[in-house]
Amino acid sequence: MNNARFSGAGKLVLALSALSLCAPLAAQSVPKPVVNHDPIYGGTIAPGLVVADPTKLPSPIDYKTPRTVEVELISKVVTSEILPGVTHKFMTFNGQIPAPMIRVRVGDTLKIKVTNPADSDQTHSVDLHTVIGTGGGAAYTEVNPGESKTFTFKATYPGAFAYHCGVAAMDEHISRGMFGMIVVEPEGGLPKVDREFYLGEHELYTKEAFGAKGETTFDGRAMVREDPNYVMFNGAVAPFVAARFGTMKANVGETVRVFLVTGGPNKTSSFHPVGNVWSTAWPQGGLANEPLKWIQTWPSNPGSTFVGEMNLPVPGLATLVDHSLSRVTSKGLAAQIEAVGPENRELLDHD
Ligand SMILES: [Cu+2]
Repeated sequence: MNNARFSGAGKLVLALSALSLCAPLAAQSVPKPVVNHDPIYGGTIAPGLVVADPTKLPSPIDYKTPRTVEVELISKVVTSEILPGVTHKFMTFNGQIPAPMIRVRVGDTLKIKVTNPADSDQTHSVDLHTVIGTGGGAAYTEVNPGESKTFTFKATYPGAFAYHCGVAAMDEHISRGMFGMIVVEPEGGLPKVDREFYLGEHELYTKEAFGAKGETTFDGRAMVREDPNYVMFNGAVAPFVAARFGTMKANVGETVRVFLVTGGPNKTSSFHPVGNVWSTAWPQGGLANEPLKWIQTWPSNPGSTFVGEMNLPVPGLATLVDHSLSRVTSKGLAAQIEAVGPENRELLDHD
């Protein structure tokens, strides 16, 4: 029996479902709907953490003439709190998990620059799953400390694709944070929604048990056994819940879109919104295809993405989880979208 399983941090996660049932929902409205993705989720992420604000993603593409888009990915080691008092020395692109969303349109040309600062002690590169070419670009971007390398490609088909560090130790580098998403929007763009959120799921292999205080050390053997102590969104245990950095807010009546990138490196997410349904879903981020309708749970494999939309007709919480539920109760995976506004007794009534 793993004693850490139900220790303090685990209780925090376990308490979420109770919270979700009991917390009174304020009927005040959330700031204006986003087209420009103002940071409205309402919580506060402490400065210096790797945890990316899920509302800070590029706006939907509004231009029609193809552009050249320059992207710089800079490797950065960041010691960040998984839980209060529990830290890990994460490896990141640009200091955040997931790495920045790259958002372009079919026909755009991308100049991808990978920079590895001189004080680094690792090599890094980037493999973008939308790139057809050796290593998805990793062959052209492998950089030693103090180096920068650039390559260019044209995005000729739409989709939401994963990208990640592609060096020999890529599994460790992904586990420790080096993954993100590139969205190539179709000509004509995606359907309009009121808000968008961007999350990255990954598992972290540590020598120390879940919740053990102090700095954690990476456990390569546990990685080979595919036995992580943490499965998280954005490099922290249950980051977007009231008890941590705050829920992701929306108004009743809105439609929201969630972009999930599953870094892995080994675990498939069974991505599910507890208390809601994906009204529209693009499995594998396959934006060129007709979306599926009214989907409950969909696998997002390591090195893959999922794009799903939800209607929010009643107030309450949609808890985003991996329905391999021990990852929620005991390994840290949860994030909540909170719809605030009036009840709709015709749709849902209760005592
Ligand atoms: Cu790397």
